[in-house]
Amino acid sequence: MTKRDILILPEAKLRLVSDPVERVDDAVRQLADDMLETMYAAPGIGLAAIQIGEPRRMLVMDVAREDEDPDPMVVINPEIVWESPELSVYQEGCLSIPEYYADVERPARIGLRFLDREGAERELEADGLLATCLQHEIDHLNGVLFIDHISKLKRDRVMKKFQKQARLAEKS
Ligand code: GNR
Ligand code: NI
Repeated sequence: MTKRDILILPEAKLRLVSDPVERVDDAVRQLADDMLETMYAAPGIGLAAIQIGEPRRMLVMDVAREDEDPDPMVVINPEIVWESPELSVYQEGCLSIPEYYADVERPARIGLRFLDREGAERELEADGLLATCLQHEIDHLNGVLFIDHISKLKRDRVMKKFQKQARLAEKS
């Protein structure tokens, strides 16, 4: 397993629409392992492949609490098959937008169909933090960031801050 660098706003690749995974083979499992190592090291509770520069429709997640055993999930080619009409609000953050947090409203529960790390088709009903995090990661597969769900005023402010940081980092 290799820890990889996480792309940070305003990196243009974060806006790509990722491609479906054609075949779940050893190379895909290797990528999933790299993503898990990168996510745990960050630390974070989810990571989409594009966040390490790979435009593939896959994500990893572990929403186990600290007093629980680790519960790594590998989710490939996810499709949301239903969404609850009820919404819930979570304060979200993103490893690609460090140290910025904002409330986002999303469906409280979802049904998901996906392939696991063996390439087997699976279905899952998610609620709570898992539902929120899955939607946050699936947004990444479509080039969407959580700041796209907040006001334009706040989003512009965040974009400006990260553009300035990138400019300063380039000069030093
Ligand atoms: O680590 C993460 N925490 C988090 C908290 C609330 C809602 C979503 C997330 S996902 C984030 C990791 C990340 O950026 N995944 O793309
Ligand atoms: Ni994110």
